[in-house]
Amino acid sequence: MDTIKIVQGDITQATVDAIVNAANSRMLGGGGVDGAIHRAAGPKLLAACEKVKTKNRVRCPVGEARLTEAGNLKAKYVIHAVGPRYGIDKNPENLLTSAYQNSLDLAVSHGCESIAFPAISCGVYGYPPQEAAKISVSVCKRPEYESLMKYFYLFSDEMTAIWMAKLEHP
Ligand code: AR6
Repeated sequence: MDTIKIVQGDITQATVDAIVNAANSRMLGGGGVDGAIHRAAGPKLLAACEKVKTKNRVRCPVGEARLTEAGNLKAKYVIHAVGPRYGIDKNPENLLTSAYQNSLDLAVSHGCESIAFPAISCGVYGYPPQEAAKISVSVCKRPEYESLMKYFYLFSDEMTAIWMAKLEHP
């Protein structure tokens, strides 16, 4: 069975066990999909983020992920993943790969059956979408994540077409 699906739409409406947020290291909200997720989830999500352990104001280093409750979202969990800032962070491929991998590992270790991803780093962080699509699809295809249903939620026609093409012709 195909365990990767592409959806064009708003990730806050996803009915999955875990919604992945394209967060920043402080994990206290922001613009883009982060802002949309916090608005839809309400203040409980921010309160849950505030409880995450910090080191020098960093809750989640680049390339890592942290799991919290999901407030008013339909999901059980929000997984906050921090992707690289393209052109600023070194080894962006490795960091984007590990942001996806750490998110998937958290979902599996918390017993999730489904997970929804946005295009991490492809907004203000400037990652070229063709490259990001290739990385995200290849990590999601790994056999260790076979038991999870993986959804990519993409906003524009263009981004949706890029992910579709990578899924069909990797
Ligand atoms: N559903 C699905 N995709 C969305 C939604 C939505 N509701 N809203 C935006 N997108 P970005 P990044 C798409 O900038 O590049 C924040 O301020 C959007 O069109 O949200 O990882 C954080 O706090 C784009 O394709 O994330 C960080 O500081 C993709 O989601 C920083 O931005 C990701 O764009 C993270 O930047």
